[in-house]
Amino acid sequence: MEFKNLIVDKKDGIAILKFNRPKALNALNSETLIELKAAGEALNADKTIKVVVVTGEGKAFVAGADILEMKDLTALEGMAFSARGHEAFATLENMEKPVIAAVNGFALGGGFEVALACDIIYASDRAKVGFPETTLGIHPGFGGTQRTAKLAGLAKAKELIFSGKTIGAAEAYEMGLLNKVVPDDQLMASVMALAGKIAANGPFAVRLAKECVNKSLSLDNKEGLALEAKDFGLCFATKDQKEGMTAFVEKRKATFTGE
Ligand code: DAK
Repeated sequence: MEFKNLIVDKKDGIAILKFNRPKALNALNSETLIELKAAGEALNADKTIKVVVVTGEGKAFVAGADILEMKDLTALEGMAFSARGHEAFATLENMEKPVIAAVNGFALGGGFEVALACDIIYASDRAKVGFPETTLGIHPGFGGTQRTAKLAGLAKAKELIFSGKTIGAAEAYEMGLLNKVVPDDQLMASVMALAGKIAANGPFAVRLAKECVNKSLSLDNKEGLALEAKDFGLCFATKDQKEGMTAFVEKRKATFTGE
């Protein structure tokens, strides 16, 4: 996959999708949003890929939406920009395989929202996150107001969003916004170790588990348990379930095919 503002590398069932506009701290312009949607759709359809890792080139993960592009937008252009963003973020969020954010530096505004749209977030101890939108006269528009509150609680989300302040990875971890903070030079190794562990598991089971966990936020308990029961039953229609349990009985490592 060839892109202008993204680099996609694939190895051993894991794809690394890297934002690559380091001179603009990987800010999200329209072109990048269009490429992100295309890359996300292609990785979703690629059966050889079990896990997707999202990261940034240089000192930033993503420093937000591109302020230079947004500054002079007309209302109609603003709507088009918003639609491109929503399509790109939906592709990431609805990926039928786990997506891990490896936050290597600044993840601000729309950049932090990219990370929050991922399933799991590991961050470098040098990373800085936050929502500077209110300092620009707007507020988070790619899911930040919703996802931050769900992870950190209402009061912490409001403090972060209303103030527009930037916080370090350790503080973000304390707030429940990150899964793990690791020394900068160990970030990719830690993320790849986790991705490898997930990639070795039954892909269909992981996909259904993601669906169940995601829907736990919108379904009531009875509906959620009904979905879990249905998806649990579906696992028994797969070769992977037979392989996983046969391998356990035969005391060997399972080899899953995603069938
Ligand atoms: N956009 C465009 N360019 C950016 C940028 C950004 N968000 N962030 C950095 N850059 C550019 C800088 O302009 C600079 O370019 P040159 O001057 O070299 O040409 C280059 O990247 C390096 O940046 P700095 O020189 O500023 O680097 P520093 O290390 O000194 O500072 C910084 C790093 C991250 C603290 C600083 O660059 C900064 O404050 N950047 C802006 C961060 C920010 O405010 N991000 C939030 C953007 S607003 C929407 C939904 C969502 C959104 C919008 C619409 N709809 C639904 C319609 C989202 C909005 C946002 O994300």
